[in-house]
Amino acid sequence: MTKTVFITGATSGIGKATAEVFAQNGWDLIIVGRRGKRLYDLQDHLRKAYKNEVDVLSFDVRNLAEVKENLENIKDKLGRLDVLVNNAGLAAGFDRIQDGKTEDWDTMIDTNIKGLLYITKQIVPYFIERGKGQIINIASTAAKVVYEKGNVYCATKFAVDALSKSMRIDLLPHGIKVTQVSPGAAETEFSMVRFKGDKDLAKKTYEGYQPLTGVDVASAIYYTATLPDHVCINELEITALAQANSTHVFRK
Ligand code: NDP
Ligand code: 8X3
Repeated sequence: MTKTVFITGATSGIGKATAEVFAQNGWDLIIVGRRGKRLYDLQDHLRKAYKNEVDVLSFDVRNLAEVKENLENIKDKLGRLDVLVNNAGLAAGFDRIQDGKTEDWDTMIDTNIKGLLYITKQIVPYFIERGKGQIINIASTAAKVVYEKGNVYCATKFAVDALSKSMRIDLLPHGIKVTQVSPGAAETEFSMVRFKGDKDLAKKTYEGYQPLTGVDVASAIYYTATLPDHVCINELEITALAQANSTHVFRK
């Protein structure tokens, strides 16, 4: 039977690449993001290229009412869902703690922690009902080691790390796998978002070394979903060869 994956943050970067990799491998998809036009373009592309079933849900993961309403509308599909990829997330700003903007903190906390929780809360009952399923949370190297000016972003990813570990314990009796994938620097729209459209600052992030691509990370995510039912990758950290951890990148 065809498998189905639900991917948040599929309009760009790692999430979009993840949609492509699962589609290439014959999976049906439910893709989520705020930018509807991008989701419909991706749906069109994936349907034509791979003939998969692709459902689009355009909403903001921070809004609990929108999360509930959108997921309620596809409950038949959720009843046969195999994998949830909690990928939607962002860094907003790059300031020392004393200079940080509270709006940026709210955006990161609401998206990276609360959004992930809202989506998970709605989907877990379907997995429990089936007695199986896999949650793949996208954390970061910033979930393990903090860096200068990373403060609140790192804190949200440390929270994801704690949630992945807790979810794994809570959901074990229900046969649900919880996998955390922690990428290092990947050249996506991430830095453009963090630096609020400043192209030069975004470009600088990836200068002097070869960063990961969205596809590199997507291939690792997909791998974790291909294992036998009794095998779970709990943690997978993936970085560019030039990166040892979130504070140490070797630049030429
Ligand atoms: P991108 O900016 O390219 O993609 C982020 C995705 O998240 C977009 O599809 C965006 O969609 C979605 N998103 C953001 N906010 C919301 C929201 N409120 N509701 C719904 N969707 C939302 O960045 P990446 O692909 O790099 O980031 C994906 C994940 O990977 C994030 O969790 C990030 O923290 C993590 N990560 C990234 C790394 C990197 O170096 N790039 C390294 C480690 C982790 P839209 O704007 O259309 O809503
Ligand atoms: C995103 C990568 O290094 O900016 O998690 O934290 S980094």
